[in-house]
Amino acid sequence: MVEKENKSIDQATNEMIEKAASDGCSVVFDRAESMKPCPIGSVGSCCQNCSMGPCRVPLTKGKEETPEAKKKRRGVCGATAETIAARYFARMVASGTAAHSDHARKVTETFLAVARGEAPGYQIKDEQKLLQLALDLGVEISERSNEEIAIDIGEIAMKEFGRQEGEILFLKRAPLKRQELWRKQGVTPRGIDREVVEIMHRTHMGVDQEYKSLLKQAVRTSLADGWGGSMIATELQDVMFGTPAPVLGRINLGILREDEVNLIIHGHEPQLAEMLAVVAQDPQIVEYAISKGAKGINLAGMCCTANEILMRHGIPLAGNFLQQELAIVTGVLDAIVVDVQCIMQGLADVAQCYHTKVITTDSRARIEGAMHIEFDEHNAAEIARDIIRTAIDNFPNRSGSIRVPKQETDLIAGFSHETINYLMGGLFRASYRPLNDNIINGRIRGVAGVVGCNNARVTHDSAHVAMVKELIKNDVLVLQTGCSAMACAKAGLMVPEAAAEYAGEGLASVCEAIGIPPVLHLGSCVDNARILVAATMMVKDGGLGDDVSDLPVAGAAPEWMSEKAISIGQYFVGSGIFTVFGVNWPTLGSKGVTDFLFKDFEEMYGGMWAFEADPIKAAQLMIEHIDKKRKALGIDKARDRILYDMEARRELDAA
Ligand code: BF8
Repeated sequence: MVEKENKSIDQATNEMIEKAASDGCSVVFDRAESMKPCPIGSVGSCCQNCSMGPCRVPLTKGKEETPEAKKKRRGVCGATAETIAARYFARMVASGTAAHSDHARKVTETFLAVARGEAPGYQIKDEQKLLQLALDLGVEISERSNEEIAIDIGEIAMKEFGRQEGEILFLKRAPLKRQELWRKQGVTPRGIDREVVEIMHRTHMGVDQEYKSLLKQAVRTSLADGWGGSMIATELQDVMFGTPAPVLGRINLGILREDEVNLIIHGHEPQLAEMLAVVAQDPQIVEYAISKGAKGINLAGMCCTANEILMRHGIPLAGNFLQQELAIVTGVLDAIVVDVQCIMQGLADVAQCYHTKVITTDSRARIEGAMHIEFDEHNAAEIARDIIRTAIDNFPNRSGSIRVPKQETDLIAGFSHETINYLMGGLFRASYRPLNDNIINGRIRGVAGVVGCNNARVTHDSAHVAMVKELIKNDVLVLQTGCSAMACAKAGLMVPEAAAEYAGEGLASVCEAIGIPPVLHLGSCVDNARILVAATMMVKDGGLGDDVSDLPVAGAAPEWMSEKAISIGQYFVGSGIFTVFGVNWPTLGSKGVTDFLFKDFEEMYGGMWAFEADPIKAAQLMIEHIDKKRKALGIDKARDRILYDMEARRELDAA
């Protein structure tokens, strides 16, 4: 059975794993015990791209490979270990880009429907951002209504997916030097769909069989994610639902209520979640819940949809990726509503042990055994009402054992790029200048983006929290998204008081002066685009070089599991950011591919990959990189002066 002690650093999670076991219900942690990862596939040495295989080309463990042995490591068609690993990696990037971008396409459809007055209940909430977007995209403003402007923006955004030539429009937001580098390397993406399709073509049997060429297309495609699909999703969501501003929230399974109807929305696209947030407050529907014996309706989020509605409404977060089944295990979850991405099929099985209804809402993401209520933005309020009524009707069906963990933690979220700008510079002189100044004077050593998933192969949340604590202790300001943000929120790192408790002296002094936590929650995984914008703003505000690759910054995903994480990491790297991943690395079966990604990329893009499973060592790699950049900028001395404490000074004097 489950050894609960090592499954998570989070007590609520361990408690629910134990409860699942005593209820005779198997969850992801149990499945990870019985299903060991394939050692050949996990390092990119298994090719399944045609029916002559699957071909496995594993390295012989513990032996230096001879040239003869290397020659023999080939698939039936003759594909080398390099080609096989590069194809595997490129397809991960394509899948991740497709996921973020199909999300963005759906958001764009909703945006156009709102602009055309065909999506009652939604509106354009952030006029300022709409106008900024119009300026960025060259849309005429003059005397036109917001709706007219929004139609033009929506149509331009929609064309980005099917564009066949030219350059993706948001690339123009990047520093000029970076744009030139992309052109020189031949990785400027033309259209989002085109780049994804091209990877699928090139990786088909018998097409591109040169690993450097495959990886070049992987970079191009990932840029179509970060500066394309993900950025479109973030921008249009902000215009429709509001740009996030600091908001107090709560996180962990303890936010579920025994005496209320509990409804969790899980997935990634915020359109339905936004409407559920509105309808759940309707007095009539609350009255209906009371008529069934509940005290009210408790709407909560899970995974990235949760981050979206937390950022804009302060709606509580039930938990991150590995906690999705455990919310059902509490016995008080009346319905879990899912849209797309990161939804475990296991939800349907776990729900069989309890009374929870699993409701799928998107035709692209059906689950056998789940109930389906299709979402349609043209009729969103009605559908949201139907879903909430289904949850309420299920409230009296609770049976079996009930136990809600006590853990719930406060966090401050809502740090959009605009908010950071405002907090740093004030309303009338919003800018990144104070951030840059504090980096230059050494109080802040650098900035790290720590993002990504949970992974059942790693003690839940442990790597995120260990890495982020190490970074802030060393005066590195941390920006977070996705499940990583949730892990650190649960650990209490996202409240202003965390600065005094966990951050180094320099970082703590800046956080205290501004009143921010040392770890900032920027939102969902598509909101990693906000990190690209923040990095660009740091370059543009001056004093830290003239490209993203000059900045003392680094990225990480210490518990990654999804292909989206690989795509995100690749666009960080392609944008000039050193990025380190934990857990495992999907090209270790090929030294050539791995060296190319880890070493040659630095020369080509100014950013490169690294793999380090130990989160503290990984944090130290990030700090080393930050220090290398500080030195290149000539600001390493400033830091030495600032951070010497009295004891260190005395030691120096004595020397
Ligand atoms: O998109 S961090 S497990 S929920 S993939 Fe998924 Fe990973 Fe969580 Fe958000 Ni991102």
